[in-house]
Amino acid sequence: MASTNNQAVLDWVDEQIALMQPEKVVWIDGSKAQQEQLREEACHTGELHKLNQEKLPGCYLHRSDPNDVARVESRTFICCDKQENAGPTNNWMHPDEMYPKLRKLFNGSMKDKALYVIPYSMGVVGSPFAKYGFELTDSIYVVLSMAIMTRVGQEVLDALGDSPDFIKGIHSNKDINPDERYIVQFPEDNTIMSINSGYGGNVLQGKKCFSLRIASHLGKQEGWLAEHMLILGVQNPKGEVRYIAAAFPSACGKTNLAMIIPPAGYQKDGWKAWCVGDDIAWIRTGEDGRFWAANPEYGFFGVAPGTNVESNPNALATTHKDTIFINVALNLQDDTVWWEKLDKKPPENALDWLGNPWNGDCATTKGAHPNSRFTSPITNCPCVSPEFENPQGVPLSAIVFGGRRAKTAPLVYQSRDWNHGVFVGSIMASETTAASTGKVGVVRRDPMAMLPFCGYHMADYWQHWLDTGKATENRPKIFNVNWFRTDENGEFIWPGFGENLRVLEWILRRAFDDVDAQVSPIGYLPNTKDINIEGIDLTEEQLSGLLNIDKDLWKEEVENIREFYADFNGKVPAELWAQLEQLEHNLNS
Ligand code: OXD
Ligand code: MN
Repeated sequence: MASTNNQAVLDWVDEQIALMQPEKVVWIDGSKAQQEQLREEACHTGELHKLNQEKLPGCYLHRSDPNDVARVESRTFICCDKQENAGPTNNWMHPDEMYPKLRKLFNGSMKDKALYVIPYSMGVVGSPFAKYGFELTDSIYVVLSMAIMTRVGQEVLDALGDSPDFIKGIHSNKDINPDERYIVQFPEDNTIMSINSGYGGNVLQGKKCFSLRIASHLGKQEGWLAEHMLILGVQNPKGEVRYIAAAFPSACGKTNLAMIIPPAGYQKDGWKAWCVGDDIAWIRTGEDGRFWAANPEYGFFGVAPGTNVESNPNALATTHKDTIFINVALNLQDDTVWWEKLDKKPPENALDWLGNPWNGDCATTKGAHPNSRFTSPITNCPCVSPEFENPQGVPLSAIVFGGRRAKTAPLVYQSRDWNHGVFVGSIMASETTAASTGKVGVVRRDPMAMLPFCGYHMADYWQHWLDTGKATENRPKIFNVNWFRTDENGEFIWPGFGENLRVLEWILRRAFDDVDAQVSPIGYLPNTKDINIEGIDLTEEQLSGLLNIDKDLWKEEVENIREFYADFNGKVPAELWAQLEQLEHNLNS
C-alpha cells in the first residue's frame, strides 16, 4: 500500500474520510498486484466483466448506468469568487453556496464502501510539465481507468514529497441520481468534486476536470497553455520529425488525425506519422522561445463506434489488450466486444450495451451506445511517438484549428500572424451534420474547441493566448483546416483520413517558409500546385473549388462572429475586434 508523510495530504484525506465515512481506506500504489486484486473484486461484484483473455488479454467490459452515458455540461460548474471570472460560457455558482450543497451530498456517501486514494500525475513524473493530484473515489472502475489514463501510485507520492501543491479531487458514485449530479471545479482552490455519475468523462478527473478546466486556469496564472489538442509528429523522407498540435470540435476526426497513416505513396517515399496525444496538450514556451508541448495523459478514452480497420487501424490495434471497454455490445459466442461499424458482422448471440439479449439487428436497437468508449494505454498504440515520454515535450512547428463547415472555410488557410491566428481559433465553429444533406447546418461556435473546458472567462483566455504569443518570436504558425466541404449533392469533396497528410505537408512547408502562398481576405491560401493530389480521385478544378472563398458567405460569417463576440460582456480583447474589422474590410475591398 502506498504511503506518504506529506502532512497537507494526510490532513486533507482525513477531512474527506470524516465527510464520506467509508468503511475502509485503500491507498493506490500503482502495483500490478493491487490492480489485479481490484480487477478480481470488480468482476466479483459485476462492476467489470472479464473478456476473452486469449483474444483480448487484460481487457474488461464495464457498463455505466443508462442515465449516465456522457459528459453533462448542464451539471458542470466553475465555482470561483466572482461570476465574471467564470464568464458567460460556464455554469457558475459561488463556492459559499456550492461547497455546502456538495458536502451535504457527500456526507456519508461511502458508508459500507471502500474509499480509494489515487495519487496521480498529469505529465511524466518529475518533468517540468508534471502536476500532481489526488482523486478519492468509491469506484473501482475509476481506480482502474485512472491507472490507464494517468500515472498513478507511490512514484507520484515520492515526487510530490512534502509539497502542499496538489490538486484535490473527490468523487462518489452515490446513487447516480441525475438530478443531483454535479461535476464541479473550484479553480481558485485547485479542487474538483464530482458526484452521482460513474461515466468516465465526468469522473476520470485527470482528464477534462484537471487537465483542461483546472489546468487552463493554472496556465493563465503561470504563463502556459492547457489545450484541447492532439499532438502529432510528421516525419518527412529526410527523417526530420515536425510537430503539430491541433484542436477540433467533436465529430471532426481528431483521434483519426492523431493516429493518421500516411497514404501508400507517401509511405513509399519515407513519410511516417507519430502520435504524441489525441486529446490534450500542455504547452510551455521553452528557453529557445519555441512552444514545447506534452500530452499529460497516459491513455486514450476514445469513442468506439466507427473505429475499424479502415477508419483507424491504429486505434483498433490499441484496444486489443489492457483495455476497459464501456457500454459496448458483448459477443456471448466468444466473450469479445462489438460496436457499430466495427465490421459488417454484428454478433447474433450478444448482449447490447444495456446488458439485454441482442441478436445483432442494428435496425431495431443499437449494440453499443453511440458514446461507448475504450480506455487504453497510449503505449499500446502502434504509432506512439518515441518522444511521448520525453520530459521536455516536443517543439511545435504549427498549431492547427479546424471545424466541420460545408461551404465557408476552405480546405486549409494560414493566419497572417499570431494575433490573426488567435482570432482564427476564437471563431472556430462546426455545423451540425446537416452538411450530409447538402444543407448548411446550424453553426455552433467552439473557440479553440475549449467551450466546455475553459476554467475561466473565455475572453480572458483569448487575451492569454495573445500574451503568450507576444512573448516570443519563435512561436508556431497558426492554420485552419476543413476536411468537410461538400458539393452540390452534399457529398464530401476531400477524401480525408490518411490523405489529410497532403494538407499537413503544405502546412509544414509553410511553417518552414518553404513554399509561397496567395494572399486572400481571410489569410494565406495554397497555390493549387502546392497541394499534392497525385493518386487521389480529385481534379485540380475540385481542389481550386475547395480553396475558394465565397465572400458573401464570409460576410454573413462576420455578422455571426460579431453577435458571438457581443455575448462576452464587453471583455473580448480589442485586438480580436480589430481582427474582425480587418476581415470585414478585406472582404469589402
Ligand atoms: C472527449 C470530448 O471525450 O472531448 O474527449 O468530449
Ligand atoms: Mn476531448
